[in-house]
Amino acid sequence: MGMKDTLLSGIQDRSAVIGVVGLGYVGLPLAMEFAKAGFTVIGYDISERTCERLMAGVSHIQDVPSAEVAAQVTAGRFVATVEEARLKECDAISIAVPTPLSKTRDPDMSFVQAATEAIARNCRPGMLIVLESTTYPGTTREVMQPRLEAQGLKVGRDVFLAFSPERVDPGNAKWHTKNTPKVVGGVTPDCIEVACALYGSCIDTIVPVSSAEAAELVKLLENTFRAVNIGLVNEMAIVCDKLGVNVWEVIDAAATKPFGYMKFTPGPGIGGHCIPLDPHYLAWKMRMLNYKTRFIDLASEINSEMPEYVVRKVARALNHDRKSVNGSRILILGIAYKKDIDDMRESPAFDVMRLLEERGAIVDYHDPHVPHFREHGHERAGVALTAEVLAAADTVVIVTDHTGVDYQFVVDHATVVVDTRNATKQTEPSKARIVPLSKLTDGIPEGELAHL
Ligand code: SAJ
Repeated sequence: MGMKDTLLSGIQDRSAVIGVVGLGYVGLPLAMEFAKAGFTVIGYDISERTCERLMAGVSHIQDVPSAEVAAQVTAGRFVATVEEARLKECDAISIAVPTPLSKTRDPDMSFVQAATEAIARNCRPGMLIVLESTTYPGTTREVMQPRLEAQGLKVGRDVFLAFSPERVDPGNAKWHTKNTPKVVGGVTPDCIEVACALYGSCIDTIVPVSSAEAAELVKLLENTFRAVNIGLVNEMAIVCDKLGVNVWEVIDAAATKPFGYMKFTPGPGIGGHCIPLDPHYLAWKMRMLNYKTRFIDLASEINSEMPEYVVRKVARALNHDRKSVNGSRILILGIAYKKDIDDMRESPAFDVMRLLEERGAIVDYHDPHVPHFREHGHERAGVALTAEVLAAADTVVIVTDHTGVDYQFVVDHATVVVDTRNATKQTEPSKARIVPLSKLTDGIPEGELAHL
């Protein structure tokens, strides 16, 4: 029986051993799905603490219950290890390691390269390797294939190599690893066939595409689509501000169009580990080919200007009360990068806080999901949302609109609220003057508008 058939048979009867490199928000849920499908799964991670906690049945990923990890460990279906040599035991390996941006906003491929090296040192004929990390088109064929073939293993004959983008949306109650359609592209048709068989063993819908590059681009299109459309509505907020129109009213009315439209909402900028970063992987690759991805660059320009736009609104709101930013007490509401989660990566709240503090403001924050965080090597704690704290603030800025915050309480006790998320849309008129993201005139009589 040839290597491909041997692998297909091992996937079919679950005798194949599956490796998952990187046990984070992508790798751990995937490892659990393979284990639940009946495979023995070897999870390899460079963090000893992560592996120890997983082996003790403790999950560090919000979407994976500890009980599920404990059950798979007890059943002998899942092991977490820092020993890369254990990868030798695997017949198929999925790589789910970070692909951040470097300080110069270029791809940081160090984690993918380290994972590839670990696999190259332990790979053997008949193995399938699948990269899941979001990356620039060409990575699978240009970075991974040569490294594996340097071991004397021909891709498509001795080993199989594919790309399958992760589509994990942490905290999503409806879509998770098993029921989210899985795109799979490979370096050769046999690579595609075995990778589809592997994922088809535990994921409901498989979407094969003809190459690794196509699969790499699918993911980048998905997230560039979001970044560009968020940039569009952010520019619409600026347009509405200049025209004295409420951007939320415009967007909500546009969203009644039953076809040919998809609702996005403006805000103080974009955060997270995907949307602000993924498009830059494509832009970087195209720069190497002397092409300028203008949509990506323009969206990035507008999205990254939004924190400054918000700070100008704050300055104007204070100015109306004859106050300067310098010396004013400002309370930031919500610092996670989006509502109802505790993830702060790339959050625009940090840009808003930094810009205000650079102008001399005294900034506190309140976030029910983020009681404290480490900043420049020391702990920074949030404040309780009390009537006193609200009354003491010269301005309150709603940056992330967590559901659990009582916005009526906020407007009942604050003096001025700069609302970048339309979180106060259902509050009754009260003490606070509300300054929305656009339509500058809201809350200030036309004749009294103070312009910077
Ligand atoms: N944002 C806006 N306006 C919008 C949508 C988002 O300002 O209309 C901001 C958010 O506040 C956040 C940033 O953009 O700061 C990113 O938000 P996101 O909703 O795109 O959330 P992410 O970063 O968690 O994106 C993930 C992505 N999932 C994967 O890459 C697998 C994305 O493709 C999903 O579409 C998104 O989750 C989702 O829909 O939840």
